[in-house]
Amino acid sequence: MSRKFTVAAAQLGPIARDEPRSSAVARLCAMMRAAKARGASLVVFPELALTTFFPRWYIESGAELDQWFETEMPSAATAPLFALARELQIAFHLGYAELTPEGRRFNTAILVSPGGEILGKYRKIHLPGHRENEPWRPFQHLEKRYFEKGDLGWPTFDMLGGKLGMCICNDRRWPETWRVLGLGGAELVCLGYNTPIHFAPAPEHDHLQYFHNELSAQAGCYQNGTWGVAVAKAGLEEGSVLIGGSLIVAPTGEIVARATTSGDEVITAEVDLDRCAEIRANVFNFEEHREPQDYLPITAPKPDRRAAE
Ligand code: CDT
Repeated sequence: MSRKFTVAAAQLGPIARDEPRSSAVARLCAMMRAAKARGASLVVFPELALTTFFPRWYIESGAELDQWFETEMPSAATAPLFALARELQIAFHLGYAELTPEGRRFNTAILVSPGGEILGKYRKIHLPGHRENEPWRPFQHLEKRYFEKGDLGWPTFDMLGGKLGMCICNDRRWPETWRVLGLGGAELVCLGYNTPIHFAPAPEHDHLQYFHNELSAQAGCYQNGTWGVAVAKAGLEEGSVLIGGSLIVAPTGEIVARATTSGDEVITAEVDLDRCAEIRANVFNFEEHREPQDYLPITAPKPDRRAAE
């Protein structure tokens, strides 16, 4: 059975602070239609795709914070996206801020079937940034304040004739993310990102943001023999420039499609999940060549910093 299909990366341009969910969802729907018109079976949307990237602002708590979170999925605001997926028979990946009934907050992504059913959920594990207001920065990066570390690991899901996995933004920089997904048999990894071009603690690296994005996605795909679809929210958003450069990467690590703008843009590529074996049966044949007994320090608990002080 052929395991070939077209995948679309639907990059978003900036979302304004006062842009309502209805507007963001309409933009996502327009890109879903464009993806379908180009033959896509799956369209991948970015991290926190329904709102502006609110962790750039310090917010104490309460309604001002809650406004950025979804308490249900689908909701009245996102229902049109699920309905359109059903109408077009196209699967999708969506990132959003999740507030659970227990009051827990996660940076979350879901995989939705062409029938509009949520088949998979992932909650971001590597939360970058800081917890307290740091006024010396031109803008904040308060993911550590607003989200709990994800509690679902990196599962893979049977979909589109293969195994699909997810990670979110900062996760892509960590080889452990990709290896756990690879060990789960991931053949296509969906990932969304909001990456400011300016990194206040090390501004000398600002010019490397696009390079590090590609480096991370290409290495992760190659070293685990998986396809990758890395999708940005891009452009000048509320005074902060977010990188674009959305990518589709083959299991060989080659980039097969790349966005060229900083706005709403759909790129597509044909993926053949059977091509994962080109890598997995050879140089990264885990059964034959992986040596986990020599990797123990990777999973050893971190030393307790407070005990050492
Ligand atoms: N959203 C996200 O994880 N962004 C980070 C920014 C750099 S760390 C402050 C990233 O890794 O791209």
